[in-house]
Amino acid sequence: MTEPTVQRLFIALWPDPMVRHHLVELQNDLPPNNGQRVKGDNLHMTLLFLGATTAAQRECLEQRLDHIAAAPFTLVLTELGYWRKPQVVWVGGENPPTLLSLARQMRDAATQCKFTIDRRPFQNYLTLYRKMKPKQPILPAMIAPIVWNVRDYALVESLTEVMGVHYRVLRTWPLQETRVT
Ligand code: 2AM
Repeated sequence: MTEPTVQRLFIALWPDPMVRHHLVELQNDLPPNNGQRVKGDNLHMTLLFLGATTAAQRECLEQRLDHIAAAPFTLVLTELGYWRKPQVVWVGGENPPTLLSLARQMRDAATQCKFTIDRRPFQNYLTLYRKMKPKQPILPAMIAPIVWNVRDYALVESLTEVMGVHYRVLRTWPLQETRVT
């Protein structure tokens, strides 16, 4: 299948089936509300949102992602939060240094490939619900920590389909402390 010339892309940590299962359980445990639940298959943590991407930019970025050096790490998701404006319920945790380094390397790679990148600092969160009503949902103060052994990262396409948004993983890269340059 030929790819369209401009794709809507982002780089993400894509949960393995066990972590995805725990995330879906967490969604199930939240108080029922009229929010839009993120489909289980779509759950992910964005490292960098790229937006509209030309074929040349994608090629440039993929080449640079081949050279990213970061060791596998463990992410422990312990915290639930709510952002009032987008009415988003999220889960997140502390930032391991490798995660921050990875996000920084992604940003540098994207800048070199002429992406216009949001200057706001990286935030570790994974959206569980959007448009959550009432405007301030009552969330449990504590959750059972979700331990995520992060082994790779993914280039993902955001597709708008009849059934809603669908995220398609285009390619993954294993985390490696050293890369052959
Ligand atoms: P969100 O879950 O907070 O909406 C694909 O859209 C992914 O990129 C989502 O995880 C989304 O985060 C994130 N993202 C970050 N900045 C974005 C932007 N400016 N527009 C759309 N999605 C963005």
